Amino acid sequence: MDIKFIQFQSHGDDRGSLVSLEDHKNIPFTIQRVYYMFDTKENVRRGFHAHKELKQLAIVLKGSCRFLLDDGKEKIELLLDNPEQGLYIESFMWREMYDFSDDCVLMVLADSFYDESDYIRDYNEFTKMVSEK
Ligand code: T46
Repeated sequence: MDIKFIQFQSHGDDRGSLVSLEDHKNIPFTIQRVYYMFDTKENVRRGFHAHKELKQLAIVLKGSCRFLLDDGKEKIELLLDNPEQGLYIESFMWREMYDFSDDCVLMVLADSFYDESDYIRDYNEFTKMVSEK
């Protein structure tokens, strides 16, 4: 499975660091939506779905968490702990997020508005759809 991390340029100086995100420059789509998760409770596992169309970029702004990505053929576990990197998540990719640190702030940039009908929440349905693609 091809995992794409996007490395952002950090404009650091003696005041600290700054990262800028721009449509079709360092973000490979037009950003229609941004959401973020914080204050995630201990031992919580989120996600458990794939998307039919949606493409997203996940960036841990603070702390760390792990992602399980599953394209229906292969599973990969990844640690996100660097605000200078974004994890690109294609459509038809099952995802689960877990091991959130207490201070984790996970921001996600999305190429579409929220649409429940784009979610595939049943893992068997997901693998069936992937095999029929
Ligand atoms: C994804 C992973 C990485 C909204 O009203 N608007 C939104 O834009 C989002 C993302 C969620 N919601 C509502 C829907 C639920 O009532 O917020 C609640 C929690 O959402 P959900 O259970 O889908 O959260 P996660 O962490 O399981 O999944 C989210 C995204 O939904 C999903 O697209 O890829 O983060």
